[in-house]
Amino acid sequence: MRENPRPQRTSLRRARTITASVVLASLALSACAGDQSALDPAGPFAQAPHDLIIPVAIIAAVVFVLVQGLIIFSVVKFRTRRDDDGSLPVQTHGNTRLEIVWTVVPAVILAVIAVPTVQGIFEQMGEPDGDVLTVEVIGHRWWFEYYYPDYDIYTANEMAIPTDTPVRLEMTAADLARSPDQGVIHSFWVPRLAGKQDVVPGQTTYLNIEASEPDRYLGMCAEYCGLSHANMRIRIEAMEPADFDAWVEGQTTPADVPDDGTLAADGRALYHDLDGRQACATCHQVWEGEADRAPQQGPDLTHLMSREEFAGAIHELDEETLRAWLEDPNSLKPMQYEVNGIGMPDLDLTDEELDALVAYLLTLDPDA
Ligand code: HEC
Ligand SMILES: [Cu+2]
Repeated sequence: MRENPRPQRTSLRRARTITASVVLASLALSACAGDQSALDPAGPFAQAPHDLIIPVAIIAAVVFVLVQGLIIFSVVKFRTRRDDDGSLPVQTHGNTRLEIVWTVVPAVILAVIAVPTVQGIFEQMGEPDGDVLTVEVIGHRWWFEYYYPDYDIYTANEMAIPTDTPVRLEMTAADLARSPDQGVIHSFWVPRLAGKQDVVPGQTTYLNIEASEPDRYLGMCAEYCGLSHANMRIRIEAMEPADFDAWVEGQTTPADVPDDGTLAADGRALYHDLDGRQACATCHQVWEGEADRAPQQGPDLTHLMSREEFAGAIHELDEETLRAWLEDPNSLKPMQYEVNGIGMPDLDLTDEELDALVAYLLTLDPDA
């Protein structure tokens, strides 16, 4: 009897296909876990979409298996056989009962899903019940600014919120009146706290978030907005209400003015006057308690050191990184201010200027 090499080769190929599929599937599914997973809700506004995703996914899976199963069944059962005599299979022209069934069943499924979907959308955007904290979100290229109208606090990249409190976000994107980085749409998405909502120039959009536990919740700008879109992170620090009150207390305290004759005092002077180059103060704000705080083109620096990360929350905020940022901002985050006027310019600072400016920035901490 002659040996047939085919079955062995086929099973080898099949094993390879299965291995490849498993690897690919686990890679794809691993994206569903971790810090930014809508499948791990941490508050009511994320729980609602989660509770919709699961049953809808199950219904979709059943429909998928049914339809694909029927296709595969038909392909196998009605394939051309070796002893085929070439005659056509029995031809069918229409089956009214079947057509009504496959129109009505999906229509009913969609109608049933539509009710909690529409309800959920309104819950994500509508005015929530109870004591609400309002935070205004302004999308810039390429960082998020947060303003707390109840407390007159401006901050960037990291948003502090109290736990178990609905937080209503009133969002818009920077316009020409404030900065040259106008005109693009961003999108705010922190998967563990809520659904996704666009941030549009010239319009206000709303999104409610709430965290049940103190933790750090991460998100990303979810609408392509140019060069450093991928460097535009969202960080939400949820804390116990008492800790949040302490945070508010710190943020509403004016920045300290460094003592005369110190290196930090030299830095403060440079911050306001850079000898012909564009001064930091033309784009940033360090609020020393004089007038009201006002939004600027760049992030508010009043309490810079109370934050852990900077530049779109992509870099750890420490002396070394801060110095590297002032020396050559583009090396830490591509912005190309010199080409398009967006982001932070390279100000050609000397070593002495860098020393003084960094010393000054390090004093901007309400807890120091
Ligand atoms: C032309 C406007 C402009 C000038 C002048 C300017 N900056 Fe900036 N700066 C920005 C912008 C815009 C950002 C935000 C960049 C980003 O994250 O995408 C920024 C970011 C920063 C940050 C990080 C803040 C954070 O929380 O992310 C620091 C610190 C900073 N600038 C310090 C300075 C200092 C010090 C000077 C003066 C030597 C200066 N800047 C001059 C526009 C400016
Ligand atoms: Cu963006």
